[in-house]
Amino acid sequence: MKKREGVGITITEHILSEQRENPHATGAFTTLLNELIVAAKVISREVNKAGLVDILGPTGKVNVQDERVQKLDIFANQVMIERMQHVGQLCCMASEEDPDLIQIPSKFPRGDYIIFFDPLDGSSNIDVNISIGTIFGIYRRPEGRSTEEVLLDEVLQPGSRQVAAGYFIYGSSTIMVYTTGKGSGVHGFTLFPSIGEFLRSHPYIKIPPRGKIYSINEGYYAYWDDKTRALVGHFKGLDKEGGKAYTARYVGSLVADFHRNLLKGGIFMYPADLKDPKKPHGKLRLMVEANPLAMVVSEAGGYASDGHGPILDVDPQQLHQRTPLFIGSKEDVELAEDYISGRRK
Ligand code: AFP
Repeated sequence: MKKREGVGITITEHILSEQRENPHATGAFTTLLNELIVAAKVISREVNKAGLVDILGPTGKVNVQDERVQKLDIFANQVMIERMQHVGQLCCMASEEDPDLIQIPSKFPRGDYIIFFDPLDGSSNIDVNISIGTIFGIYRRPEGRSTEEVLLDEVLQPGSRQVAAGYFIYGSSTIMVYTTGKGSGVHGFTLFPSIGEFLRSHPYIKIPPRGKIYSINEGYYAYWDDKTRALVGHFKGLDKEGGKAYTARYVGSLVADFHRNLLKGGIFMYPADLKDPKKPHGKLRLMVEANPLAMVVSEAGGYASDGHGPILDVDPQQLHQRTPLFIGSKEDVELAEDYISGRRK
């Protein structure tokens, strides 16, 4: 971290100070972000009592409804949609949980922003107390398009056009990490539950240029091509250079794996499983997972690649497009690109 000043300021103060630095700001973006934070607080509260549902029932009464925990991702999706749709700054939304674009109902005012989100990423980890998260990326609607219905081609923009991106991690504490890009830095805010406020705890996060951690699901080794195998062999210290082995860390919850590597340095990989017909482009989704985290890591001095070039430059063709992802410390991701593109063997 370069600077420690401003530790403890509220997220509202932080957002307002960023707004003051932009002479053209109207307050629309601030309103949008504030509503997003309220949605995340509601989700955080529900996630924190997930283990109690079997004991108390969803209302706190002795009334067991087993399904409730399993439905937390649906609950999170509803909270996001219901809180964000009336705010007046969005023209549409897209969620990992919904096959199509989510249009803003005509009874609500509309704005020019578009938000992509994964309401509860890593949700298969809920019942084993592993950290999960909400990921978001925000874009502007292209100028000159003002029909009521927002069209898919307006929404499918490269990640480099995001105006803000970040995530909430629901773990040992709830933390929001976000950036508005353009050198504004990546900042982390920890939720102080007793006062209900996010306070700045991680100002100007910078990822080390090279890490000591590699994160990948090695159970899929049989599906990888030789390039991916050689790359992972490198991180194990098995290639001809015989470098020192990295440490392996993988919990299967992208936000948790990414957040750890962002703070400590390292690389997260979800490659194309070329021999698995179900995952020829990997599992992760470009718009709701890869692009937002790519913006965060780039602003923090790291890099995100699909193995051949920057994730942020990929021209999306589909709402739920999947992409291989190599993300983290810059030198580690560049090395991954060298292997995957065949420049290094
Ligand atoms: P779930 O939301 O189904 O738990 O998926 C989580 C996720 O999209 C991402 O958070 C993980 O990094 C990745 O899947 C783990 O996938 P594998 O289980 O295939 O390693």
